[in-house]
Amino acid sequence: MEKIVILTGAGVSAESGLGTFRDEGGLWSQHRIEDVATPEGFARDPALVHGFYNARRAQAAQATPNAAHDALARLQRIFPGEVIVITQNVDGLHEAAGSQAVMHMHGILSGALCSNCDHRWPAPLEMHVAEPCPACHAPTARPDIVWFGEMPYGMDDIYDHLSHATLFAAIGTSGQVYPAAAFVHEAIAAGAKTVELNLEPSAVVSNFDETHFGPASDIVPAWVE
Ligand code: BJW
Repeated sequence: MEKIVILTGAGVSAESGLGTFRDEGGLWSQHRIEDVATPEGFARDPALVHGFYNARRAQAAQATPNAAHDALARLQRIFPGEVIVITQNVDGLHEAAGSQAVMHMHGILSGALCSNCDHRWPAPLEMHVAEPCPACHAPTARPDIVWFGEMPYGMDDIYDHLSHATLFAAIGTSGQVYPAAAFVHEAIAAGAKTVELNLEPSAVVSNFDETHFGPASDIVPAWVE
């Protein structure tokens, strides 16, 4: 059976009005990674980190899927084989477009995580992450986001999917953050064809058999058709 494994990044949501990280004017030009996207930063100043993510949650609540999210959801519906969507994005827009069983390897803005007992629970985007933890009752709620130095979610399942992929597509990701940037190597080892769709060549573009460059809302629907 044909099995398409798709990895998406911030570029897929750029045209929904959500800023990317490393493009000009992106989130990492406005905030220090060490302060807002590491467990050490959260331990130093939880209020700063909650503030950063509450602003992101408010933005995500206003965002709607674009033609790239729609095309990937359509691909999942019409493709006779299997289509797995692994996203680094935390905005939930793939599900909003109708994609099924999306793997959120870097967590989700609409979730909270207890830094005391690791319990995870839903946290509506419109509200701030509430304390205390519903399981252990400690005042230790944090955004359910995978920060630098932490293990992304679902890695065993992701590597299993990659090892059976017949086609691997990386869409809207700069190829600068690991382990996601190395998924293409796993797919190649499995004998998959590899395709990059991005605004500009990523840091790992030389690994791809086929490339399409342009805005995701143009190139993804064209690739799916
Ligand atoms: C468009 C477009 C349009 C624009 N249309 N396209 C040294 C060497 C190697 C690795 C390491 C190292 N030192 C440390 C590490 C590990 C570290 C890492 O990778 N660091 C690098 C920076 C060097 N990684 C980790 O710590 C990860 N954990 C880990 O490795 O655990 C150990 C492990 C070992 C082995 C196996 C498994 C695990 C955790 C990484 C957590 C990343 N977290 C973040 C923030 C949280 C989420 C949030 O707040 O939203 O996740 S960082 C940020 O980067 C975010 C993203 O998901 C992630 C990837 O970014 P993405 O999506 O690629 O966005 P951009 O902005 O980089 O690129 C956008 C792209 O879109 C560009 O290419 C544009 O051209 C394009 N684009 N507009 C189409 N309209």
